[in-house]
Amino acid sequence: MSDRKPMDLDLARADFPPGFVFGAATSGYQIEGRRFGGCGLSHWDTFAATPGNTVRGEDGATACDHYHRWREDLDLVRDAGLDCYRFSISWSRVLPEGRGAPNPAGLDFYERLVDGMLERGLQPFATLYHWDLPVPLADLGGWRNRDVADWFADYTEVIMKRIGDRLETAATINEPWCVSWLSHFLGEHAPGLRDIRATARSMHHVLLAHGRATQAMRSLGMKNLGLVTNFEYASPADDSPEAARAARLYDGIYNRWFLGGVFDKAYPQDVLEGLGPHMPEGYEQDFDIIGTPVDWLGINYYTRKVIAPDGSGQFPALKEVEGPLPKTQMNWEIFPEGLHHFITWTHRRYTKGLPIYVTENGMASPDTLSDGRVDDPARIEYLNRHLKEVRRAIDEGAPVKGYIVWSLLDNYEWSLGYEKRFGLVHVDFDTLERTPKASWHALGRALKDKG
Ligand code: IFM
Repeated sequence: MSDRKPMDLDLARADFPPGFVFGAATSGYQIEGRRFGGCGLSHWDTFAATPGNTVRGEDGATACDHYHRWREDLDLVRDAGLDCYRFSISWSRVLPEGRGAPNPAGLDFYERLVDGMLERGLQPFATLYHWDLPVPLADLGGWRNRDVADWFADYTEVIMKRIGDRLETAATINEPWCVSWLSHFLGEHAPGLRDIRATARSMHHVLLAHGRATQAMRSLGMKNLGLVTNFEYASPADDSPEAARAARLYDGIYNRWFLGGVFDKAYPQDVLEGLGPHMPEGYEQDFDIIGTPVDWLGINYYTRKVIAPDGSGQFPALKEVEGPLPKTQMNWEIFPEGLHHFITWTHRRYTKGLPIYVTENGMASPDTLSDGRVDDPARIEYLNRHLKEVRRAIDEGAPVKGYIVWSLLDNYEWSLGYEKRFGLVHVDFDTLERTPKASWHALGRALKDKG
């Protein structure tokens, strides 16, 4: 039995190696408020304006109004005892047309934000793309159009010339699986397509864009460049070979495709069997760009999925079925062992010694404010169990350098609107008032001793 007090974490800063960083993450569209500061429209605005795509038609027009409240938000990161803040840059805030003339207010905003982190002793961890593609580029085919890689590299150069010298780390793309499969095959995120040709192309172009942006940042002399991939553990629904095949393919599409492109300079054969006919011609010639060396990998991890064959005979011929484990507000099973699996597997199979950061981990719960307090014991337990798995992976030799909670604030959870609360800090979406939750206080107690 643990002798920890209720509402405390079992582990503290001292249980992790020297220099290990703890942080909190957010993304531009989910918190900033798109309508402020001359930001252009992104395909999330038009997707959300289309009936039925998002819960109650909610969008990121106001979100958490971080655009005006960023000082208070950075204070909250600092006061939780955290070391770094992972944020994303909105492409359409920097370049409202996606290309061409920059928005001076957008460049100023990110410069102030980064300087604000440094003033508070926080390491800036920047991400260049967290899903808000400018609409003029979406009109040209977005991620289906090969030119997106060049547009992305040009945008990278514009923003990094301004802030690249002050970042601790920079990542190109957040969660390429979401950018491509979730958005072009499952149709659940913008642009909401359900088209296999669009899917295959976006799955390739997103990596090409990653490679081109990495090269652009190298040319500027930037260091500490990475990619952030998300993972889901795939468990077969039963002992049948068909379920094993379905789970393996789910793993291929979700977990092996993007790492394969970057670290093997090849895509996994089982996935190519379905996507091959829809790939852009000559795609193999892009692997030298896609495989441009990175300095670290970010792992985003939340859950596992139980996978069964769907009997359709049409690629990928699989479906998710309800699993037996306790679930979060997202209806995602809580499976901390999966985080250990992905850290150790990625390290041994792909990254082979490169630093790994857990760039996102956390849970949604229907947290409510009562008497000025927000008690979220389930989140504390979730963080506790996942941190132990990180610790176990480090003990086994995995070079994990940091752990970043998703998210600092309750925010716009994409097609699910504002109902799913992932924050360490509660946001009242009527008044925009921030209230630190019990998990924020628990982290603060665990991390207060910076040594
Ligand atoms: O809110 C998202 C985030 O934008 C990307 N990773 C997963 C989170 C929870 O769904």
